[in-house]
Amino acid sequence: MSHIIVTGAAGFIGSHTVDQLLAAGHLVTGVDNFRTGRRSNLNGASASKNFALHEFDLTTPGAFDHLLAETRPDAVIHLAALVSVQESMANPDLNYTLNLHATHLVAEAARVHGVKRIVFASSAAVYGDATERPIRESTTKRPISPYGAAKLASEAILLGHAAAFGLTVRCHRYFNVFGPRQDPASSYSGVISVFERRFREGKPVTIYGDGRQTRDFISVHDVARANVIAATRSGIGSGVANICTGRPTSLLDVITVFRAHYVGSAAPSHAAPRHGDIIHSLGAPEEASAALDFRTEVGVEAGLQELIHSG
Ligand code: UD2
Repeated sequence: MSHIIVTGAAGFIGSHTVDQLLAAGHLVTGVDNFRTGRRSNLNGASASKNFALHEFDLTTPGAFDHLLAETRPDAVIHLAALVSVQESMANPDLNYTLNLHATHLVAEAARVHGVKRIVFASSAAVYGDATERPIRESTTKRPISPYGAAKLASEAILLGHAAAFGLTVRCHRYFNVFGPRQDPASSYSGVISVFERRFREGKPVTIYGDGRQTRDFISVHDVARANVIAATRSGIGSGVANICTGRPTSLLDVITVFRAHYVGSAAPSHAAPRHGDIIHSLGAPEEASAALDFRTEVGVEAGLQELIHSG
């Protein structure tokens, strides 16, 4: 049994990661400031005697440092973040504070208190609008948002600490994550969460473009499992890996699954492609397979069925 701290524990990916850690018998301390995380995401976890929750902001001076001094965890899974690319454009300063400065504080606290491992939520956003298919870890990184830039800079900060101070750092570049608990708050939320809500409410979805654009959609259950492996398996070295399926799915494919369930639903409406939208985004999963022995297990269709039936 390991003791793992999960920052952003009440978030979409965080809460699934907490659930899987607890199911595997680990001791989990969650941290969240509830800026975008939701208490209801932790309903299951809160019933466990192996789970404790601390509510504070990582940038509160000394707060995370104090928690590590007190709890001395084996690893930190750092998922707390400003998660919206659009919000990072509207407020680059807040993006800097929550995505880069907070990560530096986590790295420093880990160094001071001898935490052996950090798993970090990076993003395919570090690649910007790369057109290479599939995108490999070696693909040129050219972020096109403050969000992507902060994720890339955070990787550098963490890997610098790993090299200098001997802790193990795993940076996970998540592709398009979907599944239960994803917040469809705005039209810029992950497309599957937006579609799921529209179908459930009997409203037509809007397709920007012709719907043939593809993404590497990965189930949150697979993403959480990658986090658990990276935090708990022995013999893992530092590095960066795409967390993706390596399989492209078009929006039309996604809509076909929804329409088969919501028989008689309104036909999608079409709108002009979004400014800056990329047509295809596909990750290469081989590095995660080699470094973590991680392979996805939930296909897109199965993940969509689960989402539809959990709504
Ligand atoms: C991700 C980011 C986005 C931007 C982009 C850069 C998320 C959720 N989005 O967008 O902010 O950084 O990467 O590449 O992290 N779509 C529809 N109808 C809708 C909603 C979306 O057709 O109601 C389309 C959208 O135009 C796009 C595709 O669905 O072609 C996927 O959209 P997304 O925002 O889920 O993901 P992505 O990778 O485009």
